[in-house]
Amino acid sequence: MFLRIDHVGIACHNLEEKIEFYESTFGLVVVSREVNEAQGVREAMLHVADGEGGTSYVQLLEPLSPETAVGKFLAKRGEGVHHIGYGVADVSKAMAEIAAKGVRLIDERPRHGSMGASIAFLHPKDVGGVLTELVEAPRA
Ligand code: MC0
Repeated sequence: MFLRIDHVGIACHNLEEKIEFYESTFGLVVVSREVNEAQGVREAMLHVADGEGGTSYVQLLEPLSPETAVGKFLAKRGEGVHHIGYGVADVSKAMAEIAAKGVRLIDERPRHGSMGASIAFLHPKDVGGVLTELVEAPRA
């Protein structure tokens, strides 16, 4: 079902500082920056590698306010890995297959994600404590 790890989402207090750290320490390059009001985040995608199943990124996430998903996560757990995003060919199909196995979908239908992707989140309580995201990249 999964084509690749599309991205690892990392929650941080200060996006600019964290970008600078990832660039200077690991040599990663920012390929996209967006504000996603619906998700309550300011975020940056940093290219990691290209593989057969597509491209993998690190996604740095700064909350737009303390009441957002990432804001609440930071207050409770501090900075660190917030979610794993897996690449899928068809997000609606993957959602239906996974829901049929009893995993709760947070999103009833796909939503707008980074770089034009269609995304959907699975509840962390049904995935061993890991907030899991399905990512369908836009067609070329
Ligand atoms: C919360 N919990 C997590 C978690 N966030 N567990 C693992 N990983 C996370 N990231 C746990 C809490 O510790 C708590 O467990 C329980 O879930 C309920 O959390 P809460 O703080 O009371 O918050 P809720 O229930 O209001 O919301 C949690 C939920 C929410 C996961 C449903 O954060 C959500 O809908 N997330 C999906 C959207 C999202 O995260 N958007 C931001 C990234 P205990 O045991 O204490 O009860 S947007 C994004 O990434 C886009 C731009 C993209 O990739 O393109």
